[in-house]
Amino acid sequence: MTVSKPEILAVANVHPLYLKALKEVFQVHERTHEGDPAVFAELAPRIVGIAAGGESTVSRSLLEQLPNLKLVSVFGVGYDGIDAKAAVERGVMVTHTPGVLSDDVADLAMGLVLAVSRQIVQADQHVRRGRWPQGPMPLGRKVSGSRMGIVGLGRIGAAIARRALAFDMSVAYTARTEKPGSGYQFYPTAEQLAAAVDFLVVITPGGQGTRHLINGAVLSALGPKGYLINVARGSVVDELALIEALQAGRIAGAGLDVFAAEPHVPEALWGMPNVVLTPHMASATDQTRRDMADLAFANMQAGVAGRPLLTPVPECQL
Ligand code: NAP
Ligand code: 8YV
Repeated sequence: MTVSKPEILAVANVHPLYLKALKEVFQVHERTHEGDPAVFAELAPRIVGIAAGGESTVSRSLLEQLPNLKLVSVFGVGYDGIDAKAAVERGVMVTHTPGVLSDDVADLAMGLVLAVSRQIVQADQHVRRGRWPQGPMPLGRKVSGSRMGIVGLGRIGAAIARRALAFDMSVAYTARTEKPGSGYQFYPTAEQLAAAVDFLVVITPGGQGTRHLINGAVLSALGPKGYLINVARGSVVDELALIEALQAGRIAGAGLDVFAAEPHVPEALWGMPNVVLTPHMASATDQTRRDMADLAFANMQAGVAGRPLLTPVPECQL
């Protein structure tokens, strides 16, 4: 007798390691919701889990089509594209992968700090294009001993702060709530923080609560010697205001891992020598992607079996 596997829907091109683990235990329907509505309607009542990525969208309307859905397991810590409120209303749990990627994201944030201020990408081109014999690179900006401002002192923000301290930087931050035990200077707004630092690193969740938190006024406060680093979500920064500030020299430069309309990056940014662009890869190391896949898979198994979840999102914690 063949035992049928529980059926799940992958709403995105989920990471191959996560997909491989899922396929051993579940029947995985890959992006079937984007295809023939009649085929999906026939399948929908059998779907018990959704596998998603950190940038995936799971809307209220999709949730409403899945009467027997138990959980959405996100491969990533950010879940701003998942309608968690609608999920909770329907008794559907949402899980994510906090903690296991904090070191990598903090490492890349520091990498962008160094890359923009020390012109590492430009310097590489200087050598490769044979320009060194014609003269030296323009001078860079010293990082050690400078002032770091962190927008969002959560798991990753705290990991960035620890790295900044190793560079003898002062650390200040803003968040929704002050962290009196942290020992770092708190500023109630991003604008006040920006005015007090050399590097403004953004690492909040995305979504409506943080949309355009970094606007033209914040960038003006950061000033012509200040650098913006965004490893959070593209929505947190007003991208047009950022481009204007860079074009006008109102900030010194930017290091960006995330963008408003990924994978599309405004062409205005491509040619700017004081900007370093990476393709949303802050957690993209072999080790961390394995840990994320293990955790996302373990959550899916637990949720489908009705066992306690390992890492539910705050909205789903009792
Ligand atoms: P976390 O522990 O929940 O920390 C989030 C921090 O943001 C908290 O300190 C929170 O303040 C603060 N915050 C939330 N809303 C805010 C607002 N309106 N104004 C100011 N601060 C606000 O999350 P995490 O694990 O550090 O991850 C943070 C985010 O990083 C994720 O949600 C994701 O979007 C992004 N991320 C990006 C990548 C990448 O590949 N680039 C990888 C991983 C994560 P309170 O402490 O006061 O609540
Ligand atoms: C991943 C992320 O690139 O964890 C997050 O919130 O943005 C990144 O770690 C993403 O989740 C992969 O889908």
